[in-house]
Amino acid sequence: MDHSTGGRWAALAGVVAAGAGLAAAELVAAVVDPAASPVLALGAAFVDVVPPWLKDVAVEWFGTADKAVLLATMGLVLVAGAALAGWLQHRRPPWGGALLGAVGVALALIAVNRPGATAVWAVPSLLGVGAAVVLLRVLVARVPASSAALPAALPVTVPAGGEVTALPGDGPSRRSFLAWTGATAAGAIVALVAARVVSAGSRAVEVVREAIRLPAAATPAPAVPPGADLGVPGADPYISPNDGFYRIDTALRIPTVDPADWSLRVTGLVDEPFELTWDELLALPLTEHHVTLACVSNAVGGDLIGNALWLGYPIRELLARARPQADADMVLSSSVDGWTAGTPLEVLTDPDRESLLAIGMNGEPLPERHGFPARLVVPGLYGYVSATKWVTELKVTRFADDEGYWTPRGWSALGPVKLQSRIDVPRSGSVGAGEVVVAGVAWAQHTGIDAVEVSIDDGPWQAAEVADTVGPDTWRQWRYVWDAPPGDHTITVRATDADGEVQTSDQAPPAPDGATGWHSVQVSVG
Ligand SMILES: Nc1nc2c(c(=O)[nH]1)N[C@H]1C(S)=C(S)[C@@H](COP(=O)(O)O)O[C@H]1N2
Ligand SMILES: [Mo]
Repeated sequence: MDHSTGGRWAALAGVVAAGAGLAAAELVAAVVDPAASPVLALGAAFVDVVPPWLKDVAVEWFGTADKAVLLATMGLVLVAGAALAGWLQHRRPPWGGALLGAVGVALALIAVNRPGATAVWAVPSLLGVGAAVVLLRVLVARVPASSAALPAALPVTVPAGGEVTALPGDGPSRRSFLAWTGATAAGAIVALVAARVVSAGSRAVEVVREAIRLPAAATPAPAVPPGADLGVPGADPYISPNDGFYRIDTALRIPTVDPADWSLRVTGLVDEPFELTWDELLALPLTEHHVTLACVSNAVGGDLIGNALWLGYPIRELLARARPQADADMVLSSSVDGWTAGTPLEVLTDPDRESLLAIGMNGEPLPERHGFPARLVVPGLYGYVSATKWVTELKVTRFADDEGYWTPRGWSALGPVKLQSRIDVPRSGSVGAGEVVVAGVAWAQHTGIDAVEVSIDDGPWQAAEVADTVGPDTWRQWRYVWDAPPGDHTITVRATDADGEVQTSDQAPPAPDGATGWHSVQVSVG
């Protein structure tokens, strides 16, 4: 066989197979979460690791084209690597496929480690690389053999036993190889066009989002006292940055809603149903409020909780304008994607509870993944019964007549947040002997936290220092300095809320209405 010609065909097969895999990955990303694009993740990760001096050189040489140069360089490296994979698969199978596989897994790992990434961000790379490896094997198996190198008639032993004679034309032909490669390339182009079409909507909305200047709050939030954040390394900050804020929803693809097309309808058992547009909402006097949002699925010690400054319009004012009827007791809020939450009407009309139709999160428009352009935020209730993202309707109704998305799926119709506390540091593992800072957060939204205690090895409860807070609707940080003796130890935390209730040790799973129990970590002090 003529290896040099075959090698070139194989390199082409590698480039086409890898390109098709990448196109498939981009299409999956466009559907799942445009931010999960492996190409973007790789580029962003690259930008993060480029040393500042190299960045300066790049900007000096290429000016604002530095990003295009980055993408082109990445492209060249990928093409060279893919060609190598094709050649390897031809000459030393299965190493070509193994090379592609390793690159795909690396891309998946890079993607899930981007800020704000979820495990789902690995999916595009993994599916894409799976496709690439299969295509590589299919195409390389069809690399045409050079006819000059073939004997006139090649005896082939078939497993069935008989001997057949293959004629020269029976080997993989150039025409068949080109047909398969061409079809693969065409499929890749179709996938890329589809990816663009799918993500075009969200890109356009992201541009709109970034151009929005939020109005100042008519009722600003109190300043966060400096003592609210103890700044313990490794512990969650008092305010959770938008990029790292937990995300929970049923949306496979993040809904893209253009504010120009958005409106909120207030309907149902009301005397004055009405519809509110984006411009009308922006013109209303807005309120700012810090609220810690928590997911009912959060296990003891879990991180499905975050604290943000929300900007929005009080839901109670919207309801007052619609005038609910006397027999109503629930508001069913719906999202553009059909998801719903059922919230007690009395919670939403409570003059002492700042429930918001929120448009801002930590000083910027809601990120798309957190409900752009508008969502609900209700202090003291789990997200599944209150925090509807991409909200478009508030239907005033009755618990007897309607239920939210999760209620028929085994979750309670009512979901007040339960008193909880969590140890952030140290994590389970080894720590050095001597002074160890134990720290974390405690929450009982809308009631407030009064005290946090720590117990070492089931010993007596010791008071921890509890940090400042803006009010009862957010979590509070706590810290306890422990003089750790060598050996294996268990650290346990419990909190007491502002009503004097002590956090229960009874262990309950998240379903149907929130986990309970104390959080412990095991450390070996050496
Ligand atoms: N449209 C929509 N809104 C939703 C959900 C959803 O699945 N769809 N999930 C809810 C749940 S269970 C939680 S805990 C919060 C999480 O909000 P976050 O993703 O902004 O942290 O959103 C709520 N709002
Ligand atoms: Mo949730």
